Amino acid sequence: MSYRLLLVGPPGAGKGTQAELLCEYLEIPAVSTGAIFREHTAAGDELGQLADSFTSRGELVPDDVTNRMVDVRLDCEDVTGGFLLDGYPRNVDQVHALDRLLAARNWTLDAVVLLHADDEVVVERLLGRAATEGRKDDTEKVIRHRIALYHETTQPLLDLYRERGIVLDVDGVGTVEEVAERIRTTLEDFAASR
Ligand code: B4P
Repeated sequence: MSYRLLLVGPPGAGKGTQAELLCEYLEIPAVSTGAIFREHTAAGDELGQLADSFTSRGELVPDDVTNRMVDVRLDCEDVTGGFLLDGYPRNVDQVHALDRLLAARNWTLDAVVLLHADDEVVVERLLGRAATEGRKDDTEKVIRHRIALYHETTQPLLDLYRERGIVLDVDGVGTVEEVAERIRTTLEDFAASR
């Protein structure tokens, strides 16, 4: 099995944390739309300013901007052998856009790793991160909005991937290493069954 993967889960489920570990293990790059937006925001460029006007309120950055950014990223040499998309797609329209981006390259998606964590667990984690990192979108009000948006907008896209039989459900509660081990085992079992 090649590794063209998605990592999906509510804000604070551990996507960024687990993407790094899984990518190191599989020797593929992580492509995190949230991290790319934050890099641009830190640089203060036009994309960063635009992204910040949405991310700081916990809103999704408009699809045309996000899809174009992913399109450009998928043209980079390092993703030809596989990749893990972290935090993209985040709504049904982005799923269709990603389908087009992959089809244009004759690529297919291998698996969608879905990290599960209850709302109260993720609120607690993100408030913990707020205390150390001070991200603008980690205030309790914005966190709760991001979680609501996840349930309304992101969760429905999972039905599309479930119909394709590629969703791998993983419990995201536990230590970072326990969750990482669960992801590796689930993925390896899935790869062996293909
Ligand atoms: P993201 O960067 O994806 O932010 P996130 O959903 O909060 O997840 P993150 O990766 O940061 O959190 P993680 O679970 O790793 O998106 C930020 C914003 O960018 C979005 O709100 C949106 O505005 C915009 N955006 C991104 N993608 C977009 C798209 N496709 N379309 C439109 N807009 C988009 O970690 C959370 C915390 O939990 C950390 O402090 C971590 O240390 C801790 N943690 C992790 N695992 C743990 C564990 N097992 N136990 C305890 N704590 C743990």
